[in-house]
Amino acid sequence: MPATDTRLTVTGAPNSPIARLQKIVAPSPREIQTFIDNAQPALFTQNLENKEGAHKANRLLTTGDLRHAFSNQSVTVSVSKTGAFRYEPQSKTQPGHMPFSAFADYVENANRLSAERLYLSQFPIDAMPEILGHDVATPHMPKDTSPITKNLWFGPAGTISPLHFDRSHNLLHQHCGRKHIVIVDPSHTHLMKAGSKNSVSPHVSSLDLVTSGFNVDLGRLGTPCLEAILEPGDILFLPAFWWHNVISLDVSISVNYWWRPPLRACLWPNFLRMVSSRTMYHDPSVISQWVDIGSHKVDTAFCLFLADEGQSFAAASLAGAIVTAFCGKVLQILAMPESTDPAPEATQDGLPDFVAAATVIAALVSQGLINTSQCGLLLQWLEVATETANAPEPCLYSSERSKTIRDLIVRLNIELGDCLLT
Ligand SMILES: O=C(O)CCC(=O)C(=O)O
Repeated sequence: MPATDTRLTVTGAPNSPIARLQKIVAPSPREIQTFIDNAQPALFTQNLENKEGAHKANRLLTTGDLRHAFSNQSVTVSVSKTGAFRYEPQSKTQPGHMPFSAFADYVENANRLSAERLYLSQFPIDAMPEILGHDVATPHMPKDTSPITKNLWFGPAGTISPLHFDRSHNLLHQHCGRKHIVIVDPSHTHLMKAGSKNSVSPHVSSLDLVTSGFNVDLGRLGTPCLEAILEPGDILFLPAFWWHNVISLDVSISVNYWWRPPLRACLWPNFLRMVSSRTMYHDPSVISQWVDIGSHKVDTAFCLFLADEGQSFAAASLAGAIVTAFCGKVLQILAMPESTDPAPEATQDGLPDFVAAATVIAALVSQGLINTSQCGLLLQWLEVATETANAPEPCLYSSERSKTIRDLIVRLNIELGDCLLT
């Protein structure tokens, strides 16, 4: 059922169901962890009253707390003529600098009739750790998730963070006021009208879901979606790559916790679901090959895009998967007995078996099925892919490294493209 609120109206399309995310009350850490491990969105509410311990960290932040923490400091806020804070450097969203107290006065008295909004968005809490005092409630964080980026979001009713996805897992903790959130599965990415691959914001949709004021038209999505209303004390788990649109229904204070998911969680299932969203980032100037990887198809042009973007976790691992798929395919074509040279398969943790792939490449060259240049290329691929897959956490490539990968992808297309065609 679409949300109903005194001011909020949500309309849907008859063929695209909207599901309300059910709130899970006082979940155990294990329950939260299960959603995180499965990269499934979830809405939790903590039972703050029952919290035990000498330090009851059970208070939610108020505007008064923020006024106290910022005292007489100044802040840089985003300014939007429409209320929508779209990430576009040359757009109407211009930053403004003002004393925090003046900004807090504005937030509490913002003129509802004017569409203009100011938003203290994505303010890094590390710059002012005192904001989260020892008695302030924090979400249960999964183990081994460092580094975590914490940000404060403080603004009046009517701020809109338009439809976009992030590459990090996210726990969005609502402290004050309510937010309406729309969430879309990454497998619908091809319908999200994302920015072009060369734009500064390829992760932001050009679809405007908020038609005016507090009217949300989900018919514009043309896909099924989830919606939720975050109330004070609620925590939303948003996995990496899930699209979301956020509108503040009241004066709102939120803190979000971003962390890079482990490589495996990045790729399975969310990233591959997104990559399987076929038409995204289609660039006719790039030779593009579709490669079957298990039940997914991967576009080598997309790898190229990722390498250009410096996204090592995706570019190199997909590259590794492509090499592995290539080896398996060649073996299939040649009907080589699996007992002597087994086709590489995914290992238990879902990553391609790079050691088996290296064995296959050696066998291919020794039998004269690929030349030494092709062999060298494949081994270079494996090196990049293995290194990246074994990295403790996804990291960004230097521009030099990205260029190496880009060149490898171009060579792969030229020298082995025919073999990769499905
Ligand atoms: O609360 C908002 O306005 C946006 C939050 C968001 O997009 C996020 O936490 O990723």
